Amino acid sequence: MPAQRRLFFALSLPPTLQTQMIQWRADNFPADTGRPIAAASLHLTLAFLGEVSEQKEAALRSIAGRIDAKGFSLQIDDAGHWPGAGVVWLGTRRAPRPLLQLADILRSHAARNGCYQSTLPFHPHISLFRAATRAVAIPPTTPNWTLDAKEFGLYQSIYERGRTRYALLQSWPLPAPLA
Ligand code: 3AM
Repeated sequence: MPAQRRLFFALSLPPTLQTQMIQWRADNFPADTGRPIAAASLHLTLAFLGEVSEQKEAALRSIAGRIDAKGFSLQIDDAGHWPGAGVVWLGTRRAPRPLLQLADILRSHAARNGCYQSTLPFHPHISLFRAATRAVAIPPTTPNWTLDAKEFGLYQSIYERGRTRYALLQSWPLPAPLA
C-alpha cells in the first residue's frame, strides 16, 4: 500500500504571537482544562485533507502554488469552547473576506481531489486545548492580537509516542495587496 500522510493547509503564527498566546492560556485557564497544544504547533486550519497519497499530495502542492491570493490582517479577538469537540479556541469576531476566500478555494480543491470536506461551516480558530470536555470558564475579555497573514502552509499531523505534532512541509507566500 503506498505511503499516506495526514495533511492539512493552515496559516502559521509568528513565534512572538505563539508565545503570547500560551502565556495568556497559562494565565487564564487551569492546567487540567485539557491537553494544551504546544506553542510551535499553534496554527489556524484552512482546509483539512485527511490521509493523502503521495500522488494526491503532489497534485495539491501544485494547486497551492498556483493560488493567486493576497495577504491580509486578522484580529484575534474572540475565544470559546466547543465541548463536543473538546476544543478551547481563539478566533475572530469578523473573519476578513480574503481569509474566507482562501479557505474556500483550498477546501474546494481538496474536495475535487477526493478529500472529504466537513459540511460544518468554516469557523476560523486557533485550538489552544484539546480533550477539554468538561465546563470551561472563558475569560470575559480576549486580547486583541493582530495576525498578519503573509503565507500559508501544508502541514503534516504526526502522531508519535502518544503525542501529536505538526510539521510544516511547504509554505506559499500571500503577497501584500497593491495599495
Ligand atoms: O487545529 P484545528 O482544530 O484547527 O481539528 C483538526 C485540526 O484542526 C482538524 O485538522 C487539524 C489538524 O489535525 N481535523 C482533524 N480531523 C478532521 C476532520 N475529519 C479535521 N477537520 C475536519 N474534519
